[in-house]
Amino acid sequence: FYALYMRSAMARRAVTRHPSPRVLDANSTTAAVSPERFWGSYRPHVYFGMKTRSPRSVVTGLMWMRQFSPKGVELRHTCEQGDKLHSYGWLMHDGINFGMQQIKDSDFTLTTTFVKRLGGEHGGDWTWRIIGKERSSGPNAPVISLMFYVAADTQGSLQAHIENKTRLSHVTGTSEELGEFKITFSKPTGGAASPNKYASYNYLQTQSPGLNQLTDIVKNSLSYRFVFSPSTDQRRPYIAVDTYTPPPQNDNRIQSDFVVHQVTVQVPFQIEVLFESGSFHDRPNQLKGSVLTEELTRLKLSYNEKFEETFSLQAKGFTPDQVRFGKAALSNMLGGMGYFFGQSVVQSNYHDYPIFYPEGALFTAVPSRSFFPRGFLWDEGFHQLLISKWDPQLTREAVAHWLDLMNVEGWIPREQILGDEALSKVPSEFVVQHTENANPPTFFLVLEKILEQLDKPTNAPQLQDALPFLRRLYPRLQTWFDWYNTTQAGPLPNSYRWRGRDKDTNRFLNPKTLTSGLDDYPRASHPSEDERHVDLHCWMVLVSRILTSIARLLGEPHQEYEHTYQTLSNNSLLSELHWSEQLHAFCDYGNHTQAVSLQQEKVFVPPRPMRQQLPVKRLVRSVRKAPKLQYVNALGYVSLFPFLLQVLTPDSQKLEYILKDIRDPARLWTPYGLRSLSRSDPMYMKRNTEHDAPYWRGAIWININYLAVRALHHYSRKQGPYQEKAADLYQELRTNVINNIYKQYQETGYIWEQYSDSTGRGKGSHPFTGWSALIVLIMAEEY
Ligand code: 6A9
Repeated sequence: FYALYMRSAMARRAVTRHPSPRVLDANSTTAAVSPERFWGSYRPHVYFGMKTRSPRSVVTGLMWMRQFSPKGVELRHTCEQGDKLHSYGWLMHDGINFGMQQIKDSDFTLTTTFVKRLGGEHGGDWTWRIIGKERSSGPNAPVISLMFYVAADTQGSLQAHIENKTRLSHVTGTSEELGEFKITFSKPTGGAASPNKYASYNYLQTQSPGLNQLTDIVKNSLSYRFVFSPSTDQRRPYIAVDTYTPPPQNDNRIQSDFVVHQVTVQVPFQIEVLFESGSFHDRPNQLKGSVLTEELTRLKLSYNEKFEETFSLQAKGFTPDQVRFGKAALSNMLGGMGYFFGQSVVQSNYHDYPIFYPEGALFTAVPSRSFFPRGFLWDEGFHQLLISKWDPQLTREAVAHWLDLMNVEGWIPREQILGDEALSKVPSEFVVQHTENANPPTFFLVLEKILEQLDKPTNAPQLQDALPFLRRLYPRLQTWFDWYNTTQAGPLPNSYRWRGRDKDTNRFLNPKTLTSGLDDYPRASHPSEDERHVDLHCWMVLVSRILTSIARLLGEPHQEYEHTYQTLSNNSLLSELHWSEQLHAFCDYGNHTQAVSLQQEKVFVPPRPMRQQLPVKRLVRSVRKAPKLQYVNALGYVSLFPFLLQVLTPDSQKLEYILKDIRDPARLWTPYGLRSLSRSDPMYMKRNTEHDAPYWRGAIWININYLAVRALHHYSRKQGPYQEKAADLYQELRTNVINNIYKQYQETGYIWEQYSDSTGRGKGSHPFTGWSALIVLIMAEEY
């Protein structure tokens, strides 16, 4: 009985929030408390859309399609790599007031801009301006349908106002958070030369059971019964929203208002959409036309000035094109911030089946708008390194949101899939988060930045905000430290082990360690409790070091943290645990054999008459030599961690080996950055299963290259035998990484998840303006 009781108590703890006061006040993101950040482009998973930082926001967005296309209906809405757009992304975005995005579709370009204006009690007004242009002039300029929509999400109501039977001129609405509001769709113009532009109008007024259904509803409503007729001799049938009958309801989902305004017009055109808040009474004029143009000019100017003040790229001699690239990288990080609300699904050892985590909000940047438009714990630490340079307040809010998601044990779900829209992007096998699983505590890199900012006497006003922030954060940081220190403890004192490695040793060439963030990077071939991981050890050095500083700053007892730091950072302990004399490298340790390979499974194939279907031959792992306890002989990012996180003292002889491995083209060096796994490693570029291509087994990743450049910079400024070597490598590596990412961006229109170590080409998901956008800090030499 006791065991059962304990089990259910532990199960409850898994989904019980941390008891200390939240870092964020309950109403901190409301229009009343934070009006300037209420509205934003917080829907990174759609090409263009806005919402408020509230749980059940009314959302606005844009879908579009090209008419008369030989390819049929190609409706664009959520960011999809399958859409094969030539490029899309924010060219400018200041994180608060405005953003300007460029989207290059087949033969036309859309520029989507928003500008906000504060006033009233509900977050004020905003205006969108969409400009459509031909990409290269041909005989038939494309005709585009823009579908602007407004959708409620169980809260509030919307009324469509129709003129001339088909044109939805404006929407009025009301919701708890927005009060009354009006959204006006102005008519398109063709620029100054042709103020009256021919256009066709359609609208849809219906209800939706959830925001994840909007694309399907629009698709289902399309009809071909309309005619586009700019002149008497031109009549062409086109596709437009028409009517939609929701399927009979078989669940109790609340239906919410959904309205769509479709305008069909030939490029070039310009269209504006105005959101006006009902409580904004003393509006001097409407934010449109020349007023908008002027405001935009002002905002762009101050954006450009602030960018140069912050990053000095021009002063450092970068070309105007390179500076524009830097701006795009930063802007996409800021424009990729989302506000999510919902529940994670979690699994603990004390449940037989997954259960819901408490509801929560998350304000976070995302790694990739198309492929992973949601929060990832260790990615976010890297994101905030860049964002904190631009807007420390934004960083505090993101960190606070993340830490407020901690449970009483000190666990934070690694991947945050909150709300219907986020969920709709994730295959079911990836949804459940296990309460044993960690992810690198990169937030301590951000906290380090905050401490450094406090150190500068010129930052007095920052100090006033940062100190109370750290104070509120502190109890959670303590629990977080304890959680890592106990749940991820290793087999020997002061050693650490990632939990949650793949269990099925038979199926994978090397069982993955998703929790480390380095997924398929080779570890011990046979996961066991005897393992110890050098990267986690180094992360713990960072955590204990920063926690010591914060405790000191706050006048809290720091001895325990300092003691941990002194112990873990001791270079001889580190070497005892992780240095392999044989390999001359830092390594993991565990039950390991190198003699593994993937082989076709031998299956019995029945004789022909009995054969219905050929059995699928799987690849399975064959182990030619039994594993034993030993150092894991892999050379790559994991071996570099004592250097990457600057645990090694500048006089450490180990640095000599590390710098050699780094500069060796047969190992880690490429003209495009450091590859993740040595070219000479047996696992280099090997698949893990027949479906699982190599990921962290050779490709170049920018978060780690950022840490490498940063570490070289560090060692180049510390007296020691390797100072000069570090300085040389610093210049070389920095130049290589910058040149390649920039070149790839110019050639492909995107920033990528990883880069090929053999050609430098972008690979994986795109746009990926998560940690790859750290290139801005590398250009700026801000570490
Ligand atoms: C797959 C597929 C539409 C993998 O950037 C986020 C993470 C990193 O934290 C991690 O270090 N990425 C890196 O190894 C991407 C993970 C995506 C997992 C979900 C679902 C969606 O299909």
